[in-house]
Amino acid sequence: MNIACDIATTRASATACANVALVKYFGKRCETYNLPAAGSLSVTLQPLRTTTQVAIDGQPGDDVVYLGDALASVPFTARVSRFLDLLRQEAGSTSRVVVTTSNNFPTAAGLASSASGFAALALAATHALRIPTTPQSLSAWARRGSGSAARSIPGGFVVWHAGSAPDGSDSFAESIAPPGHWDIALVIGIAATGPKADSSTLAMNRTRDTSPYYRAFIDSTAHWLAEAQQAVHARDIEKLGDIAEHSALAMHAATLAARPGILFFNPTTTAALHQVRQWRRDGIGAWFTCDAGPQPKVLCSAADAQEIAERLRQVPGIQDIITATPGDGATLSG
Ligand code: 2P0
Repeated sequence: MNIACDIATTRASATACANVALVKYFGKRCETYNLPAAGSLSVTLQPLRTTTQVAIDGQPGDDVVYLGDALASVPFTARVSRFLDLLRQEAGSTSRVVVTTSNNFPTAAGLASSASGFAALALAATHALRIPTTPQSLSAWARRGSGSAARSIPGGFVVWHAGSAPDGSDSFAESIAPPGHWDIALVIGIAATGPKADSSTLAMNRTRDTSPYYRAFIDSTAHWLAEAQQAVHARDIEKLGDIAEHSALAMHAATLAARPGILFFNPTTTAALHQVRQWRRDGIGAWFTCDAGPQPKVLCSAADAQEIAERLRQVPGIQDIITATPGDGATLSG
């Protein structure tokens, strides 16, 4: 680990990749600790990356958060401050924190910017505030900022354990295989770049509270999580792809049946999903997943990624393509 921390000024900076879940997390058993109702399995994605610097300047007052080159919005800053409050409490600090964060991909559009963002912030801020961590406790800290951020601390193929402890001490993510274990790719189509209409937390809570399919989605997840882990270990892409499509569709079925229903797909998403199934009928190994946003994401072998990217680019409404491969976990950076 490349450690960059200025002792005198207590600055630290860290970088973390986004992740995509192939067995989805969608539902909290405890919102205070961001504890999931079921476990999930993800791939940490390079090159989708957040880089975050924090500076603890010893001054009282409000935190200052820059997103890219500009001051972040009030809600974004408030969310970051709530997370920093937890760390300040742990460290016994009253200092404000100056945070500068940037993503190399669209923010808040279903590309897991909260995952990479809170993972990078958790690592940089715990370091700057001198909070001792282990890989597991760092994942648990990141989870407090955003559930899926727990999965952006480890690299490669990752399982986030649902856990059962009320304080969440057994709900952390860990790698089940390193990035080099398997040459797969996620080809991501950008079907919209604006912020999404419904936040993940709001969508999860409404789905839990009103969807008749929520319980069925949660109850079936443990089985698919075990099967997906076997598929990763066996490098069985047909099995993993089949589970990924099923988990995504089951999650979206649950959100669609909430009241009012939550529809993350746009017409471009739907067209892409149909195309992926057509490519499979044509003999190409491609399976889709989709998160709390409109971007279609296609799982394939790395050898097929260029072909899939060219095909996905032809789907009407697709604005851009990002090809991601299994990436490293969060690291401190210079
Ligand atoms: C996942 N998603 O497993 C699922 C699938 C979106 C759809 O985790 O409320 O940003 O911060 O815990 O982690 C996105 O939700 O939500 C997410 P919070 P988060 O990747």
